[in-house]
Amino acid sequence: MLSAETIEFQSIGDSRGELVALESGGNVPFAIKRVYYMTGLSPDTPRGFHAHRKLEQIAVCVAGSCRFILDNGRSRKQAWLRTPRQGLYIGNIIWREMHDFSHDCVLMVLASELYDEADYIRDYDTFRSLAAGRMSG
Ligand code: T46
Repeated sequence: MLSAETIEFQSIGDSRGELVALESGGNVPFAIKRVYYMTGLSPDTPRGFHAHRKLEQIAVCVAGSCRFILDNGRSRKQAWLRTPRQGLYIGNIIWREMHDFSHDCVLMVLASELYDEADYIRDYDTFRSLAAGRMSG
């Protein structure tokens, strides 16, 4: 799995609605240890601005939409999440920012590890050094 990429989920739809199943070892490439979700988000209040040392995650907008900025220390790209049929895989040592939340956005995140503040890299220069070391090694 690349360090950040969009994953298309199969949706099982019928006259009752849509159903998407997420399974460790199936469409989720890690064992899920934690799930969290964000609500009450606002378009002009971005979140994130950090990377993780070890954590892998998949973010899904189960309702609404938002825009991610993903930075591997060498280049930045953006990814919109607009449908619950798509997830955004984010590996470790990727700087992420979340912007432009729609008012109805519910952002759910599947995580490979339990919450650990020591895993966060919240300083951009520290992140750049770690990312540069990884690329040269
Ligand atoms: C990430 C992006 C996509 C907890 O106590 N447990 C948890 O599982 C999480 C995720 C957070 N927290 C606490 C830590 C902070 O005091 O909740 C507060 C808000 O967390 P933070 O400012 O890190 O939230 P975001 O939206 O900037 O980042 C979150 C995740 O923390 C992060 O891992 O990749 O969403």
